Amino acid sequence: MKYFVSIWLLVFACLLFSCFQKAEVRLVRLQVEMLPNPIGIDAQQPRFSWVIACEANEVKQTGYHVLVASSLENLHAGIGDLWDSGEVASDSSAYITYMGQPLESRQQVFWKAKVQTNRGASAWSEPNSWSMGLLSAADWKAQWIGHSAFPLDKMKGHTVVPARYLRKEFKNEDKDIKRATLYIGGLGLYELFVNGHRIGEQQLAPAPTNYNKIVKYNVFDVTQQLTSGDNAIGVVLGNGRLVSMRMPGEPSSKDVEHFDMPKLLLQLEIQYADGSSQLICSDRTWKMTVDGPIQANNEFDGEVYDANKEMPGWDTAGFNDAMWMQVETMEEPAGKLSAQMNPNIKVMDTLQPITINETGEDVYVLDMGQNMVGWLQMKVKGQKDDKVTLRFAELLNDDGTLYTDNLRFSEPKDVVILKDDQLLTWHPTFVYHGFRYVEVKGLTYKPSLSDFEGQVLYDEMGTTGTFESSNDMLNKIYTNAYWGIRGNYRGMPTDCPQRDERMGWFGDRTTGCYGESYIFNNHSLYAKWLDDIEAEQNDEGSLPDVAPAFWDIRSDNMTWPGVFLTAANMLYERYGDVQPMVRHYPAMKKWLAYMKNKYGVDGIITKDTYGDWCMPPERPELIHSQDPARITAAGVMSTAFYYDFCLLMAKFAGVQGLADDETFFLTEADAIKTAFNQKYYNKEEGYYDNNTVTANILPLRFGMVAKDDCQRVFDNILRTTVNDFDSHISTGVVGIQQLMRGLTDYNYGELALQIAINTTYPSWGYMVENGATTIWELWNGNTADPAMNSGNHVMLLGDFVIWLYDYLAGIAPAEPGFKVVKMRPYPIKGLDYIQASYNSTYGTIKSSWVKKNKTFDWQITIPSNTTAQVYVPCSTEGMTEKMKIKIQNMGTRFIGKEDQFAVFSFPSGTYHITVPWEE
Ligand code: RAM
Repeated sequence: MKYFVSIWLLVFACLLFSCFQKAEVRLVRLQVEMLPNPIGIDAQQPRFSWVIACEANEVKQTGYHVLVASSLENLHAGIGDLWDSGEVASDSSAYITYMGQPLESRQQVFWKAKVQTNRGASAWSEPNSWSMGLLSAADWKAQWIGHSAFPLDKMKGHTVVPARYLRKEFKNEDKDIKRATLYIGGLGLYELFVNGHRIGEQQLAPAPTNYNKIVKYNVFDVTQQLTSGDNAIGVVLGNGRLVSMRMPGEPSSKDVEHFDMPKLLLQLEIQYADGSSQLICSDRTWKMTVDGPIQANNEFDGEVYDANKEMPGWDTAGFNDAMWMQVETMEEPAGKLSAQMNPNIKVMDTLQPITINETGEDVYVLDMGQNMVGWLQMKVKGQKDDKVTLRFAELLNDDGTLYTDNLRFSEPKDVVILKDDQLLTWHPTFVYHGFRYVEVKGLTYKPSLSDFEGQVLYDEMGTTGTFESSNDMLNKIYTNAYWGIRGNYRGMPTDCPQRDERMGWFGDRTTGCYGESYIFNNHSLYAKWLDDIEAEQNDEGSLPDVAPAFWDIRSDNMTWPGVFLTAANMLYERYGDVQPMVRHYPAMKKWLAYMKNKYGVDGIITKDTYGDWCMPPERPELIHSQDPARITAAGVMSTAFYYDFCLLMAKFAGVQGLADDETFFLTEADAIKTAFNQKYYNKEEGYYDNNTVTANILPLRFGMVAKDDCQRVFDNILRTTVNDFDSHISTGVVGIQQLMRGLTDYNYGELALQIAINTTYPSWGYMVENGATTIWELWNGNTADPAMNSGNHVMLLGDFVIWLYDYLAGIAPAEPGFKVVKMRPYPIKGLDYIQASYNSTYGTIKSSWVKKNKTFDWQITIPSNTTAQVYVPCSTEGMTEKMKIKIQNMGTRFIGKEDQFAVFSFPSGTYHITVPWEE
């Protein structure tokens, strides 16, 4: 009896425990403006975010409390002297806006948060901090310095400008330092040293901007690097994009904007513990030389480093700079100075070469095994004045030498001149290259592989996604996309990293940016780029095709500048950040009005420039197709895009509560749809215009096709793809943005898979088959005219990455920022398993499925403080009552049936779902 009672007591206790189950709730990943512990924030109302970590399922935040204090002591004592949010009943855990005392320049701020959840409360988080930048122009006491004079012949064509070395000594008082903060605007690029220590891990900083519009400064805490007594600051200035890489003179694809000679703005503020302070500013008292080791640095042409010119101790106190020149004050850049809130570039990865071949006397060619972006670090030995030359290429000729035809007028070459017979470890400072192969010349011995290291450079951002499938080719294409995307992040998204271009081309990213956001946390990069884009809008409203506008190209079309809207929407949908959309809304509206007024004729937008750029041509040597049957009409693309943008604007207006605008854009969209269908739809045949896949897929995916006609339009897409293109891709940059999802929407996911992994032309699989380790610019990149065949261009990815994550794995936002996750996998024929994860604003979402023993076996993880709409695919028997109950018993709610799916609402947690499966 006693035994019986205690069992019941145990059962009762367990039940009680599971109802009120408490689990440890912790706050992790605390961020201010998407950065952990940032210094140099110039948002007056920064926003806080955190992630809730909890082992238990079904975790919901019910309230938060944020404390913001002016000192760590206050914070520890629980005094939010700057802001005490109080207990706020809310489930928001991202972008909580600071509502406290006005924040001042330089202010160091400390904060912590705690939350209430249905699983109990968290403790206060670890303290986090940030500091404000210099908020007003008056805070800057420093002057822009440098030297404007430079022999003019070196400023023609390929500019050759040596790095500027600037130095300043100062006396630090013999007092305890509370904090020493260094603010630096170093244009084009800077490298900073204090007392011989290199400050920070950033490379190629600051982020590139149109210096006539925007200038970024970086901030460092250098308290640890200062000593009492004599101190020295040393700054090396490279050209970056401030000095044009190509001025008029020699032939080049296009001249590049020239702003000025390198210049520095630097302010070191030392606060002593006794309340006093000292200010060290860039001014006329600084000294400078151009006779240091970096004798030339040009992003297109590489760097020349003469070790004989090294100046040991130049960045420490006591160096004799008597021979150095006095700096000049330089003209202040016209651009507005603001704190850089997107991460700098860093060495993010390293690679060892896989082979080394001797291709001539003392000429060696390294194969990095991967088309990569960054530079080569080498350890070399020789005699004084030996010249070691590195040349870079993406491909080899048949004889094993470098193939450089596709680099156009770019001549990537690093040259090092040795100063003695000691081992020198070297990499360039102010240039980067896109390459797989490196030719090494000038060594008198055969180097070994371990003498070299490829250092992969891109913006310091987390890798947020993982994806693996049962198909090796699909995995390889994914890996190529991964390398291509990260290789083209350079403080702006570039088109390519190797030839004489490397520009922030808009159209390459219109849809790709959504896919990229699964793999990388590109939030602040794109937020910055949207500012760059808006800065280039002219008074009439026109947007260019490239931003920052190092090339001035303004062709007024819909498809390219449209990224201004889609990237803002991406930041809203993928990260839940409403700010970019709100900030740029007026400029977007102005642009659309301008386009309509100038190019709108009876509801059709007539202007287009690039067409369905890079669609697969009919002959292998062509760059662009000449066959009218393959070419999609200008008006089809620009009008369909305009329609889609009107819907986006209506959505943006709705989010902001701008009811009149919302109505306007919806009405406009309706009118456009009618005009478009009237002009382009062939009712008899069920296709648009000349029946290209692009002409059909855009209206179909944008929702412009009447319901009853959708299937017919799709059937035409299918027919063209299967019959005319033998189940291969037929679209260029525009059509490919919708193709993979479009086919899958109509139950042709299997065809989409085939299209991707085909090893015959044209396909991503064809690229792989032909040795690609990134994504090519052209479907026929191996046979077309080298004038346009970059081996590392991401624009042809279209919606491929979105399709992998959103469709195949089933990880998509149902509500902005993945607050509600939509998990709808497509277990298409030909794939046995998918394993994917995505580290969202709220934590990691996982989806792994496998088809085995006639079941579809699915493991999912939904982060705390989110819920998910889970679409369980049903094949054979459909969703039986028994299976439904089993899934409901996991704490879920059945919502209904949708196509081939049974839809449930899931709370957060990890779940294992098994349903019968037969194909
Ligand atoms: C090429 C660029 C870019 C593309 C434009 C239209 O030169 O590389 O990728 O967007 O042309």
